Order: sequence, then structure tokens, then C-alpha cells
Amino acid sequence: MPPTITAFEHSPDEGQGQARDMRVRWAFEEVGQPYEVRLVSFAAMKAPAHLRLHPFGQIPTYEDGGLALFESGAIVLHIALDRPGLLPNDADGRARALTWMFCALNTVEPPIVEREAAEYTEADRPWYDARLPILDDRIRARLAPVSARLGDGEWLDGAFSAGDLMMVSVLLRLRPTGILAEFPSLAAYVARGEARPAYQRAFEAQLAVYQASQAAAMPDPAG
Ligand code: GTB
Repeated sequence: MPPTITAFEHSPDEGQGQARDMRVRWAFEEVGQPYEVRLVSFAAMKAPAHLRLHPFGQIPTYEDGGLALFESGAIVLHIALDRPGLLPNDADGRARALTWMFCALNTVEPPIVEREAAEYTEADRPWYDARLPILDDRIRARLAPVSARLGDGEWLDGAFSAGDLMMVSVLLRLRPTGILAEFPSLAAYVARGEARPAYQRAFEAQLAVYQASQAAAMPDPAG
């Protein structure tokens, strides 16, 4: 049996690849590991069976035999350690790739998530218009050093690695804000990630979930 991950039955982004199962799907595709997806509703995510897999009642989760994991970073790392293709063979290069993975998750993603949360929950509050530029500047303060490190390189540290997979996955969440476009080399870096065949296969797979749910919701012309 291939590993099974969970993903939204109805992703709020309508198949735009913004939910965190996308990075796990991408990792599977990069290393050539077949996988299965169990779609979960919002109600099912908070039910005891799912909470046993994920203490916060979220997606993605990962199950393989007796092993159950949560946290997209831990899952991608597990996949990268399990099969060749996402981590360099030399110990120092491997450690640097892990450093970029943690940088993406611990340093770059938090201000992006903070901005998204403000958009969802504070847009009608009197302070929102003053707060948004502050949140935007916090993101810019993270992007500028990443852009400087990338320089004119194709990837962050030589060959594509799990560090790039995670950094691209985090940065592309910014595209709707326009902030990514302020950093042309990062925008090009994200586009290079998205152009990888493995990314494309993962994107198509998660988009197919949305398309199937749309088709199922269409009235039957014969009926
Ligand atoms: N740190 C965890 C990880 O990296 O795995 C965070 C997991 C997480 O936030 N999961 C979200 C979730 O399950 C989905 S990805 N949320 C439901 C809940 O908490 O009840 C976050 C997300 C959701 C939707 C969009 N979107 O529609 O654009 C983008 C990102």
C-alpha cells in the first residue's frame, strides 16, 4: 500500500494549490513515490478519528503502515529522507538544504500566515487599514534577504532540494498580494519551481479534486 495523505474535500482556494497538501504531493512527485489521498470535510477534520492523526484537526496528515505524521514540514522531510531526489548526498549540503527548509517554515512563512489571518479575520476592524502595511513590511523584511542570498542562482544552494521545494511553496502563497512581484528574482524562482514537471503533476492532481467536486455539484442535464 502506498502512503496515504489527507487533503481538503472542498479546498477554499478552489484548486489553486495554496493548501499545504500541495507541498507534500510535490515532494512525492519529485521522488517518484506513489501516494493516495483521503479527502476530508471540515467536520471530519475535527472528529475524533482525524484528531488521533492530527492533534489540531488539520490537513495534511501522512499514514504509512503503522506510522502516522502531521505537519507538512515533517512529512516532506520524511519523504526526502526516505527516497533520493530531494536532499544532496554530502552531509554539509544536506544540512544546508534542511536549513533552508526550516528557514521557509520558521522565518518566512509566519509573517505570510499572519497577513492571511488578518485578511480573513480583521478586514472589518477599524485598525485593519493601518495594520496591513505593517504586516506587508514584515514580509518584505524576510523576502529581501532571501532574494539577496538567491542572487542570480537558479536555486538556493546548488541543485534543487527540499529547501527550494519548501521555500517556493511558502512564497507562492504571496502571489495574490502583489508583494512577490516586488522581488523579480524571487518571482522568477517561484516560477521555476512551478514549472518543474513534478510540481505540475501535483498541481493537476489537487486541481482535479476541485474540478470533480464542481462537476458533482452541477445539475444533471438529463435529470
Ligand atoms: N503547520 C501545519 C502544517 O504545516 O502542516 C499547518 C496545517 C494547516 O494550517 N492546515 C490547514 C487546515 O487544515 C490547511 S493549509 N486548516 C483547517 C483548520 O485549521 O480547521 C492552510 C490553508 C488553507 C486554505 C488556503 N486557501 O484556501 O488559500 C491556504 C492555506
